[in-house]
Amino acid sequence: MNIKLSALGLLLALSTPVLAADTATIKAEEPWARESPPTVTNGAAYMTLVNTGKEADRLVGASGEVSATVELHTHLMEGGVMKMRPIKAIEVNPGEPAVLKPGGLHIMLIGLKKPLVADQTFPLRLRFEKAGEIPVDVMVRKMGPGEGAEQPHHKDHKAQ
Ligand SMILES: [Cu+2]
Repeated sequence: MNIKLSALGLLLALSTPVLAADTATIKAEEPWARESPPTVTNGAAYMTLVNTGKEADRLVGASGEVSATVELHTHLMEGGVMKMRPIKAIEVNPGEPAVLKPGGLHIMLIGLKKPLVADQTFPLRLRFEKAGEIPVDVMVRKMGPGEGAEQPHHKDHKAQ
């Protein structure tokens, strides 16, 4: 077993099933977001999307009441500066989990209606091209020391 496979196995073992439907071919593992200070009006949600089916699928959108706008974003280097860009879709292929994480792909929450509080959850609906709409509960985690809300940083990205 290679490292990638065993890491995935661990991830699958640790996560609780979000969906009751057996037919769903997409699983959203460990959806989480950083807590947001009261002055910050944007947030981001992260998760690992696993395609347990045989066909390629794509995350084409997300929605929720948590913020005025919900967008799919990625980070790009532009002239040596890390920038966020909206994207139309995130590919989720069988055997290739799509990892949404700080500094990379994320679901951007623009115009938070209230601060994200650690240890609470909020619902989001993910929209897939083939799998349709999948509801998830996003767990809000405490920020580590020195971490900002959705800002590029090059330090340790390990989850606590
Ligand atoms: Cu963003």
